[in-house]
Amino acid sequence: MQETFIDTEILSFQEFRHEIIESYRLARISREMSYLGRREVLTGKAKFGIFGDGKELPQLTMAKVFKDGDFRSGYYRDQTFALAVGALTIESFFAQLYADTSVEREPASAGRQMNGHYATRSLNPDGSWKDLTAQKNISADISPTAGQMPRLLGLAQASNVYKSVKFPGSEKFSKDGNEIAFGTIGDASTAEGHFWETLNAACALQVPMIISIWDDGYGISVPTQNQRAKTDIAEMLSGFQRKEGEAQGCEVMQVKAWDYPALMDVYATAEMLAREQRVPVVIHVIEVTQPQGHSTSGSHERYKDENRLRFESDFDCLDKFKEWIVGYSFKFDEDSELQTIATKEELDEIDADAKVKVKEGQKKAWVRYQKAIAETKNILVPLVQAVAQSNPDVTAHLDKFGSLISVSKKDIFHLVRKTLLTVRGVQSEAVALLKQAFEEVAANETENYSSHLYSESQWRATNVPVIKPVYSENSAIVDGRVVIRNNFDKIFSKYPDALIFGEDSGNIGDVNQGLEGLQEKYGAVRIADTGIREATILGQGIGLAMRGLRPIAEIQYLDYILYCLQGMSDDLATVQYRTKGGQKAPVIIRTRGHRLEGVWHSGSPMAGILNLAKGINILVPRNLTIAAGFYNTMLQSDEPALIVECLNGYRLKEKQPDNIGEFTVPVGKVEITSPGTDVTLVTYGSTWRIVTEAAEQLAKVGISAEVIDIQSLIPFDLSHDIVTSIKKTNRLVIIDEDVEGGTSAFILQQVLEKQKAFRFLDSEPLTISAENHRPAYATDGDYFSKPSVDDVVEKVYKLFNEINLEKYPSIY
Ligand SMILES: Cc1ncc(C[n+]2csc(CCOP(=O)(O)OP(=O)(O)O)c2C)c(N)n1
Ligand SMILES: [Mg+2]
Repeated sequence: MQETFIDTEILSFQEFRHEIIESYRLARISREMSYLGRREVLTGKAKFGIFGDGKELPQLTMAKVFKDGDFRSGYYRDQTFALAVGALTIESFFAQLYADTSVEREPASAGRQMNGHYATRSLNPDGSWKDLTAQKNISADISPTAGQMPRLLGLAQASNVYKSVKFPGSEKFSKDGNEIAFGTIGDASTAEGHFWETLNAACALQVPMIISIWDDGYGISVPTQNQRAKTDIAEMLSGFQRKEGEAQGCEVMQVKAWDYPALMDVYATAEMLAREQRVPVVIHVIEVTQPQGHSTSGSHERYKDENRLRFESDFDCLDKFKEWIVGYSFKFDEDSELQTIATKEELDEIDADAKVKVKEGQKKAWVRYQKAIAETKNILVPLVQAVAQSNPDVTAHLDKFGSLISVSKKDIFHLVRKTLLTVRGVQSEAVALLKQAFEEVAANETENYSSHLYSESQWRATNVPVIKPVYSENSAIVDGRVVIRNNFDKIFSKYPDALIFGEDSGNIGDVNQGLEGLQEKYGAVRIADTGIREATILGQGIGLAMRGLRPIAEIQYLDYILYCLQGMSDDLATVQYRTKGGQKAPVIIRTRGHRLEGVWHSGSPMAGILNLAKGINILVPRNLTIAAGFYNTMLQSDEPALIVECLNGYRLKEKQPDNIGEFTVPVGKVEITSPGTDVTLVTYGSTWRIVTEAAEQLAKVGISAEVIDIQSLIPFDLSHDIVTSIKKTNRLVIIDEDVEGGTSAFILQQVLEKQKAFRFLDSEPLTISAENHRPAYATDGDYFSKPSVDDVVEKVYKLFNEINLEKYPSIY
């Protein structure tokens, strides 16, 4: 028995030794990647570099407790972690440094993100989900520091949801909710509100989350003591520390970045707490170093004093790890041999080998990157040379091109485009061949640089089949809020993966009762209240959607969407684009707004949203039936959307379709709601009612107005129905309640430039928008701040007055 026991111990010691040596090898490779990466930038082969040196040891210990199905939401420092979990190779690291546009060579972002921005691919090339429980998952990084935190909340919360929510296919996303979401953040970025908001929500929701703070004492050049109330963030976080018997709060731990055994202990404990007890954990990793400073943009000798620099070299985590390995010895009992892990010489050999391996990988990445450029060059340059035979100016362009030291795709494109400009009008075979080849190459580059702003899968929003609402004699006439409520009821019974959450959305069924009674019916996991924290309500949505759920994130009023507009713009809108179709987050953001009264209860900051959230469908239904149809559409799509319900529409009567929960409203399709022949009035949302009333008044003074409800600002009028209307009326008026030059300017640009409506206009195109201040609360603030029926009637009338004074005499 005794013998067997010792055998097992020896075997496990061998494993232990092997694991330590492999960890050291990996850390060393990562360090060499950082060193060589910096050199590649300084010698001009790459544009910018930000690396993970100094953080190797904590990251590789974090990777040891990171299991298949787990998710990480972190930031640009996590090079060693990415390497350890197989999300990065030496070649893909350098491919990203060179910004190679190939998905195969740079699978995180296909050249769309700076180096250090990690991501795994959650989707197959056709946009369908992979089995996320069979891989280690990194949600795609973004550059705004702390911007990764809100999404982390949703990634962690998904595990709690999957404890009770199951549906066909859910086994691809979770194994009974046992996954942990790991967050990483730099010390300086903990000064951001997003960090505190996320941690607060995680502590309230008790989600399985482990946040590691890599505390290297600086945010670029600014030391920690200038960033926060207390230098020690763990001390600041002591109020979040959970107490015996309370199901709130988190566990806060502190550990030194160079202390391997302590790191192993801390991460093992954190994993146990998060995975088994679902307690959020914060690990404050201190004494972290930055051997090469912040990034390639500067040198840290400028702002670190001698003591700090000495500390950084004395406490380099790799040197300390090496020291620990060399000094380690162990005896099973007094008579057995002394067990050691490795000698200094053996580790020196690993160091030398790492250098060679990294160099080899870098070379491969460079050659492959250059080959792609050479291929473009080899296709186009001979064709330019053929054109040059009959044109000395083109020869001059070629000479200039030939003098370039290094050639990028831009240089090749510039040569071709200059050549085509020079030989404009020339009909020759050589020119025709050049044009044809250039078009093919250019299409490929459009794909490389501009694909996947929206989904390109079969589930893209524009592919959802249209099912018209069905009405009968028995169709009930009810308040708008009843239509939306009954539609949500159908949604939650039809889609077991759908859930909604927001301020007052759960217990009282939202502030306008659009979810009345649904929490009782579908439970508090799926119909939930949240704290007042819009940034993390959106973050919950993003994280849950990335893990296969269908979240509807409710922002109570449109006016407060600004609190989460950063996340909409930086994170949600870019998910598909920044991964070139590798990840998706089909969140629906539900909100209500437009005209009421008061500075913060009637806003319609649509242009801000429109311009900042390209990548998200922006839907502005005029009533609750159309809103319901948009929810039904978007739940069949894999794209994100914002649906703005009309705040003043809940109490208006609507006829409820008999196929509630089934009918869809297509995105990108306008609706002509009143036909007319003299002028096209284009509008959306609550203003539609104003415009419709104005059209009725205009009819009485002999002006036949066609009213068009846009309904979907993004995508915008895909079948160009507006210009078709203008061809008939020859006049265009755009009415909207945003500020001047806001959404009305966007609509004007789309209609004039994209739809070429200028050719058919007999009068100046007119925009009627709100005042540039926000609407006053004073009674009739709406009337005096936003376009009224009277405003629309008078301004449209004036157009006709200007062309036919006799028929349309002046009003004033
Ligand atoms: C929101 C935001 N503000 C500013 C920056 C510019 N910036 C990039 S890194 C950085 C310092 C971050 O320091 P820290 O969080 O401690 O991370 P470290 O780089 O030290 O690991 C700053 C200010 C940014 N990327 N995002
Ligand atoms: Mg820092």
